[in-house]
Amino acid sequence: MKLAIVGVGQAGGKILDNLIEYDDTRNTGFVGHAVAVNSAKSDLNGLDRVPRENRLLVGQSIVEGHGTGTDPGTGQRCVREDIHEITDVISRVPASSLDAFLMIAGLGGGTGSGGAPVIADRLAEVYAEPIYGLGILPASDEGGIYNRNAANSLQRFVDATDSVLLFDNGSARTGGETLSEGYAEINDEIAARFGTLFSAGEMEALSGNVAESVVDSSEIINTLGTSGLTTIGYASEPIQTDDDSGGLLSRLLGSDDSPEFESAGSDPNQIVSLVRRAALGELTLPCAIDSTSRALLIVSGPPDHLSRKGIDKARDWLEGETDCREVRAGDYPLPGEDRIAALVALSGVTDVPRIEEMQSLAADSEAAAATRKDESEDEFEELLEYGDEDGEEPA
Ligand SMILES: Nc1nc2c(ncn2[C@@H]2O[C@H](COP(=O)(O)OP(=O)(O)OP(=O)(O)O)[C@@H](O)[C@H]2O)c(=O)[nH]1
Ligand SMILES: [Mg+2]
Repeated sequence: MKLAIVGVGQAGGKILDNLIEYDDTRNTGFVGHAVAVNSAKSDLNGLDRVPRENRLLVGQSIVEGHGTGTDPGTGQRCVREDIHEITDVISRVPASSLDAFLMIAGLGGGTGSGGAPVIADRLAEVYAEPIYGLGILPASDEGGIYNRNAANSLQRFVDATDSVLLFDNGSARTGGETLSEGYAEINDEIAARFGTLFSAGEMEALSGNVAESVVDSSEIINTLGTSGLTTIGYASEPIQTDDDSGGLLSRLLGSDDSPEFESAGSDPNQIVSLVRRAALGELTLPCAIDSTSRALLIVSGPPDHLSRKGIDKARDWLEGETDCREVRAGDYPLPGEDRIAALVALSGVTDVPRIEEMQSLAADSEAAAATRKDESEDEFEELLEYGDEDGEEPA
């Protein structure tokens, strides 16, 4: 599907950069327009792929190009100050050529967390196309402020969009030594997952290969729905090479005594086990999958490895596990790929332990902040009340 993507704040901009790279290297064409919005000048300069003329420094009269320092209220004001310029740049690509808008933001910070819902609200007033959010949740150990920002921002983001797709930084496993190496790896992972989802509906990507049952934009849009949260499961593995049972040899020799012959990688059970792995173990936001309202399954890989039987079987399995009637499924042929991959989008999920944890960390952090405020007010009063105790009047 064709998207106008707006990356807000540091995480939003960097992830947008990675999605453009994913799109460019595969020539898929799902990025119809790319705009980066930030209150920090150095973050915008650090981007590689977002066109210069689409990078917007906002809130200069408020923070002078230095970012908000993790304050969503300031992020909101920075974006509001320049909202007309932002919508002008977004509207440079006509909405008639787009299927939807996507706002990306790290929900734990200030600019993206406070600003992205403001932009989504404004776009919803102007455009009929769906507006989606891609929200990055802080890892739970990032601390009270990040979790509090994310809990508050998520609510606003959900209200302002048709669906918020979530990625939990805490669920990502990385081998990066430093934080920025870690983020680089996580961002590649994010681009692979969401890039697969959004490019699946782009016919350009098929370069002449007609899939048996291609997923199109309307199926993605129907799965994401018009409110709630979406999590993405993804698993891939190298295609199985023919074993020594003579499969390759018999194909080379052109012997065709088995018309039902399927190359080893198209084993229906391989697809089912990949889908199980994607849905049960590798979600961008872990959840109870039986709380899903709508699901979409996309199996990608070389065309001759996309077994219809396997996809049907995997779809039946997913229908049983998610306990929902709306399960869509299709294939996404990628000629030349040496891996087969399963992507599962679960939408309208309601049983999400990480969000409950985030809300309780947010409440603790709010209570602690209130106590600190009371204590410091008391201390300040005591400071001014010097002398009272021994009966002297302050001078
Ligand atoms: N996945 C991922 N998360 C990031 C990245 N950079 C920051 N984050 C996360 O995003 C949150 C902080 O948001 P930022 O995007 O840095 O903040 P901002 O929107 O620039 O807002 P300011 O507070 O004004 O700087 C934290 O929870 C980080 O863990 C990144 O490159 N990738
Ligand atoms: Mg920043």
